[in-house]
Amino acid sequence: MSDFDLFNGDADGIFSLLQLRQTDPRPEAALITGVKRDTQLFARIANEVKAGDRICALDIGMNRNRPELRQVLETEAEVFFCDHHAAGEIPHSPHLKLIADDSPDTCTASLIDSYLEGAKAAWAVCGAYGDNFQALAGRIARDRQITFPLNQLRELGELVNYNAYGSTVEDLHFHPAELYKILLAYPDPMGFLEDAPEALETLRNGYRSDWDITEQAREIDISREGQILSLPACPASNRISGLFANALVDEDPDVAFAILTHLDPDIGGYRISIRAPIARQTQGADEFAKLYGGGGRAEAAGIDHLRENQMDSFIAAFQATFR
Ligand SMILES: [Mn+2]
Repeated sequence: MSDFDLFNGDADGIFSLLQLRQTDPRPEAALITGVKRDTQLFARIANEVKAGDRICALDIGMNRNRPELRQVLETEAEVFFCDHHAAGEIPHSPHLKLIADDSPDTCTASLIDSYLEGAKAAWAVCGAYGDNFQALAGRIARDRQITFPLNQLRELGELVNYNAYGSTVEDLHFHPAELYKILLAYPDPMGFLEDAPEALETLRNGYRSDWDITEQAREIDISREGQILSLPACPASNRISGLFANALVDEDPDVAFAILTHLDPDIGGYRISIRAPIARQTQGADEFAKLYGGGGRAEAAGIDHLRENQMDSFIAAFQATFR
C-alpha cells in the first residue's frame, strides 16, 4: 500500500497537510505539489495508483482533477478530498471521502480544522491568513483559544502563500514540498517563528524585495469599476502578482483588478491574476477566467496564458463582467 499526499503548494494547502500529518503521520507518503496554479495533481499519480492506496487531496479543486480522480477511484484506492473551490459534478464512489464547502468565507485549512476539531488550530489560522481570509483567521483563533500573536501568524501565512506564486517551481524560493518538510519539524507556527531558521529570512527578504517590481506596474485599462495593470516579465513579477492583486482589492474592495504579467518574449502574452470587487455583488472571477481557459474561486481567479491578440476582447469582457 502506498500513500500519496496531493496538496496545493500555497499556504492553504501546506497548512492543511501540516494539521493532518501532525495528527495522522504518514512519513512514507509521496508529496505531490507544485506552484499555486498547478492544481491538476491527480494526473501525476493516476497511472501508478493501486487498490488500497491512500490518497489525500487538499485545496486543489475537483473541477480540474475529475477524470483522473475517477480513474483513481475505479482502481479502488481510498481518496480523502478536502477543498473549498466549486466542485461541480461529484463522482459517486464508496472510496471517496469528501469534505467540500465552496461558501465564500471558508478555506481548506479551516475545513481541516473543523474535521480535526481544532487539534492543530494554530496552523489553520496561518492557512486562513495565507488565503487572504482575515476574518476567518481571527474567528478560528478565537474559537480555538489560540493565544499566539495573530500578527505573527499572519506574517507566516502570507510568507508561505507568497512562496507558492510563480510560473514554475524554478521561480520559487522553496519547492512547496521542501517548505512543508521544514515546517513539519515544528509542533506549531510559533516554534518555527521563534527558531527563525534560514528559510524564514529567505522568505522575508524575497517578499520585501519583490514588492519593488510593483512600482513598475503599467496601466492598461482603467475605469471606476475595474483596473487592468501589467507587470514586466521577471521572476519577481511571477511571484508577487497575486499578492499585489490581493493588496489592491483589499484597498479598493469596490473595484475589480486584473494583473497581467508579461511572459517571456519567446512565449508571448500574459499570465493573469483576477480579483472580483469583493464589496459588490458582481463576483464570478472564476466564471470570467474560464472564458480564457483559467479558473479559481468567485473572488480570486487566474488565467495561465492570454495571447496578445486576445487583449481587446479581454479588456471588453473584463469591464463588462465587473461593471
Ligand atoms: Mn485555498
